[in-house]
Amino acid sequence: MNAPHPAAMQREQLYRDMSPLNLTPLWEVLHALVPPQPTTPCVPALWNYGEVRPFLMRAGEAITAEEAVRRVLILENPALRGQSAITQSLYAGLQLILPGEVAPAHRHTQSALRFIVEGTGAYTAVDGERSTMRPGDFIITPSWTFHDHGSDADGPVVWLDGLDIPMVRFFDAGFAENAGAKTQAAARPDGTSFARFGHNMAPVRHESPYGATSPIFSYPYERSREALEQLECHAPVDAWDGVKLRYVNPLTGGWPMPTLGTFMQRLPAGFGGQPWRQTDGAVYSVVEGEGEVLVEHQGQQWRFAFGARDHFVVPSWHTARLSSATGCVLFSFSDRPVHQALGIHKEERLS
Ligand code: GTQ
Repeated sequence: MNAPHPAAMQREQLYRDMSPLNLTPLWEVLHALVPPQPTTPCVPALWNYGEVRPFLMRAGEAITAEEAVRRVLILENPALRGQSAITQSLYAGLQLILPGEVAPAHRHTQSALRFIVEGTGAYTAVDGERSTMRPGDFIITPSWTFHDHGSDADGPVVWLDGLDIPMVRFFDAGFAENAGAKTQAAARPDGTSFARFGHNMAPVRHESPYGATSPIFSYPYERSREALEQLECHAPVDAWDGVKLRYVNPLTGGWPMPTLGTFMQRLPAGFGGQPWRQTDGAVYSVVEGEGEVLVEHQGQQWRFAFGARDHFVVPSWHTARLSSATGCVLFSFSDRPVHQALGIHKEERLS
């Protein structure tokens, strides 16, 4: 055994002596603090809807929407169990509402998106305007707007909740409060926000009613699907993405929400996509059809076959490629607007 190096002993003594003052040496951690490339703890994962759905229905028997406030099964990244996070910055969950139920009105600084997975006829009311839910609709709850959910449907309705909860928690910037009443009185008819802002037109005199968030509450699937189908037939198909569009805030042309970017894409039948990686980890909800995602990271491989209503996550800087023998439609969301606002977004298209 060699005797401990005097310099090493001197350093250890230094660390011990200064520790009570809450001081610690940078040089021991520098390489981990400023890594050559992203080193996310997150792992890729898929939630098969056929496996998840029975637990949602059991939750429906175990607790009412009102008692739960929000009856949601959180999709937790397997590497972040206990943190209510699907990536370091994003929260995702599947929310169930049964006929006649009410999820009471509240508001919070966290922004939320709803992507409707199963069932028609539930609604979310934002700021006194209801949006009726249909599968494939993308619905927004802007930061600090009162919202309640309810259902006039004749069966269960399930949607994907995507929120910036971990991001807001990181900034210690979260506020929340309950409304006085369980449900909001209707201030305007369903569809008013879409009539005002959803037709490539806008009221002549208006201010952005929800700040940095889109004034459209609901982006109907019918419209998105029609656009993708038309583009698949008449426009070049991207070798990485198939036909992919991003949702926009019509007042700015930018993202619908300041923290969450949302996308819908169609992979044509027979599509075998090229691989890519990007800094924004993304959550996918399969709308229609079937396909496969292959993810690679540091010598590890994950291969997930997916079908309608399945959900999966591709973490930051993991190489992914999508394919589909029969064609499919995918919704996805990520924290890309924040990466871009900070000037740290990076994407590599590989081949
Ligand atoms: O619907 O307001 O999944 O506040 C998590 C937190 C849904 C909601 C969630 C929430 C909501």
